[in-house]
Amino acid sequence: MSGDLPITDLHPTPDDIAGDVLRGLAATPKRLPSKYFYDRRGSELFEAITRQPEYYPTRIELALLEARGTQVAAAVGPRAHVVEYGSGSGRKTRLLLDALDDPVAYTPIEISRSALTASADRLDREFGDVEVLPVLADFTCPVPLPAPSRAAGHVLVFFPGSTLGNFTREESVRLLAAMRDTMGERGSALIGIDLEKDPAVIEAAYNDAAGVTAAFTLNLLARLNRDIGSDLALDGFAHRARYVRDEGRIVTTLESLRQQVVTVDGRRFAFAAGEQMHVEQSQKYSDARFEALVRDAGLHVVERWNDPLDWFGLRLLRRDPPPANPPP
Ligand code: AVJ
Repeated sequence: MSGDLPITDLHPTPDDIAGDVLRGLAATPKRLPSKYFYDRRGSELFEAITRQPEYYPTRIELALLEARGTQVAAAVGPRAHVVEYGSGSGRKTRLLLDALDDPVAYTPIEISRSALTASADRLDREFGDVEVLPVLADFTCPVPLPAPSRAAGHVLVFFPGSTLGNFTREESVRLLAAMRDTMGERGSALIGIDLEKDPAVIEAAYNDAAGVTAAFTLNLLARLNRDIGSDLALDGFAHRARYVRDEGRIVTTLESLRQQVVTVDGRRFAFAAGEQMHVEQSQKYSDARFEALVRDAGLHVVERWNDPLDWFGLRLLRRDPPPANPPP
């Protein structure tokens, strides 16, 4: 019964692409939001990035899910309602659902209806005994979940890929707090995080020799030109990704290759030659940094699994216990 899954539509506010771009170009330094990378072509290019030899996160996370599946299942417990934030290629979801003990239901949460339907249908075909209950919503807000027909023991939020690292710290705390709400009192969350390591390894991952990441970054301009009628010249900008050590993150910019003027919605924005426009950040975590982050959202780490090189990690989070009664 594929193609006819009941979608719970929470009517997420549609993206204001033009407004976001105008605000970003008016800022100093200029910026464009990374969430607009993922149009059809952008999603294809991201899949291609995950197959580049330099891009280690996807390969390691898949291997971790395979190697640690039994331990993850034991820590998570039986009869989970698995809730995935966003929908990737489905490879990670498949490994997780295969490993878990009697998962009851699977809910992908997505803001794009086409991506939601595609991933929900695929999973529904592959996992006959797991009830698929897709929700069209913005996962950065708390999401009320549809009830599976068979009672679930608890919710497991799955947020792989170190996608958390694309949000600022402030946004990450808000997202994790919303996740804490969504998972409910007895729930948990399994998060994939890219770890701090030799900067040369990290920089290579965002500057692959085949130029796929550069094409991915530049596709943002093509996508905006098509969707909001801007005239960002694809040959006027170049992909730059560098690791900022103090902050432990990759910062990706588009460098203006010449002095130029860009028009969006009748408004003109001047670029100097060499000017850097911020388009993405990708946080790399130490244990201390990640633990402080989740603590600010009322969560704590209960299990941690790294690959043998400590390049990438999975963390299982739970809600902090309510504060003990204050002494009289
Ligand atoms: C979407 C978070 C998995 O930041 O590593 C990959 C996006 N950007 N190469 C990341 C990305 C450039 C990616 N994630």
